[in-house]
Amino acid sequence: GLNLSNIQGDILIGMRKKKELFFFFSIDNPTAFKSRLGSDILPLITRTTQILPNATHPPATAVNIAFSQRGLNVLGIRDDLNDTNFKNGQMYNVTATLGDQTSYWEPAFAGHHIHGVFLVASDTIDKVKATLSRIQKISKGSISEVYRIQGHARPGNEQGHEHFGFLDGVSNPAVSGFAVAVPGQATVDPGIILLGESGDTGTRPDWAKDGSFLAFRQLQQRVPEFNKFLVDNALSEPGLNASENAELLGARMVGRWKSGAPIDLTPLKDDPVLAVDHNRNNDFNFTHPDDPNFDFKTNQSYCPFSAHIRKTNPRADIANPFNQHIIRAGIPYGPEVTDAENASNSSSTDPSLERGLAFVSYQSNIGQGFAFLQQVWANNKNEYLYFALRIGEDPIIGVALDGERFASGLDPKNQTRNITFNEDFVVSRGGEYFFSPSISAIQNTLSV
Ligand code: N7H
Repeated sequence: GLNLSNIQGDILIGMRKKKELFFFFSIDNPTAFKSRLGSDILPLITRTTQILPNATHPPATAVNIAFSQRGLNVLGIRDDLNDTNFKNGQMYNVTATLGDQTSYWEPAFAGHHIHGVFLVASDTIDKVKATLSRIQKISKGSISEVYRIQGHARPGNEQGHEHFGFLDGVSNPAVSGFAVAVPGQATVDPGIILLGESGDTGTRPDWAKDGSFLAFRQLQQRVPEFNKFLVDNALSEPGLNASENAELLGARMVGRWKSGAPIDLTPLKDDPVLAVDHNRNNDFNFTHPDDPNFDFKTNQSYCPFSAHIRKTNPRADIANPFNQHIIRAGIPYGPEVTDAENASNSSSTDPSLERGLAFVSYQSNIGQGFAFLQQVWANNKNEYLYFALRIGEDPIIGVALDGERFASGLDPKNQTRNITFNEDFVVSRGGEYFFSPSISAIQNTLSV
């Protein structure tokens, strides 16, 4: 089995708190930082065992740490972790690959000063702040803040939902040896997520074992624009009123209803009971094997090929097992939509009202994980899985590198109709690639 007390807590199950701070820092005095990392910081780092559901004393505030390639360089680490994306940093060639406009990047990510990030998670902001002050006091003079993002769950019934209103965190792969898959959930070798474990094909230094690459993205969500788009382009399914037809369009863009219910199982109306039933809400694979008249390669009446969850996890669309899997552990940031924004005919222009997703994914190979999903699947009009079909970009996260963004399959009555998006609903404000090391790597390699 896996050595769960050696693996940082966020990787396999997520820190699952209502508030999570991402504190990006640079290392000013490597020698001083190393000694504090190995002595007083190390005991604050939360291991997987401490936040398992049966943990006896789960910490009130969980802390994880991860380093960029620049950070490892500053610490004097010469070993090559063998991941090109990590080595180059996220900024490298990002317009050609992920489609980002770097002029819109948060300057902190565009600079060269981020060496690491602390993830500090708790149920209140006060507890997060208290732990951050403790970290700052311990590491005084050795690191300095470059940037921070305070993530927080949305209020009330929206808790667990991202800013467009959809339940998040429904589908992640089960890591074999750690979790047993529920029906429909993919099982992956531990090495797809953790370096040095079985299934990891990279050549790694021994100390990298049980670490994982953390892809961080600050993804702004233009919520008023998204809502307006759904209303303006509402579908025309008989028996549904205008607002239900707007909801239907949103559900088909995502592949799930806001409740979390998959449209592959309930295509025309929401099913809130199914939505939260873990034994059913992943039990689909787009192919409908029990319906002999259904051809999943052409028929999009259940789920469009372009839907966000089908683009990013094609399930049985791919005949052979594949390794493009990530574990997601992000959290929303920014305020709720204000009445004024709702009234002002929909434009996200006030920077103080920026909201979005502090996106986090873990994988052992960024080029097969996050970057593959974004670049090869989400941003690709000519999805190679469907051969000649030009299905358009992912309606949620896809970027049109040629400027012409659309998706087909969204209208169940006219599945070849392209619906054009004149704007992006998710806009990258930048990010960085990090390595989240094992506890023993922190103790024996990074702090000495
Ligand atoms: Fe996505 N959304 O609200 O539309 N995502 N995502 N994502 N996403 C998922 O299954 C969303 C982003 C994946 O196994 C759900 O937890 C938003 C990036 C993958 O069935 C919803 C943003 C990437 C899955 C959203 C965003 C991915 C997934 C359904 C940005 C990778 C699992 C709930 C602001 C490059 C697919 C769930 C599966 C699910 C949304 C970003 C990937 C609702 C708003 C950048 C692999």
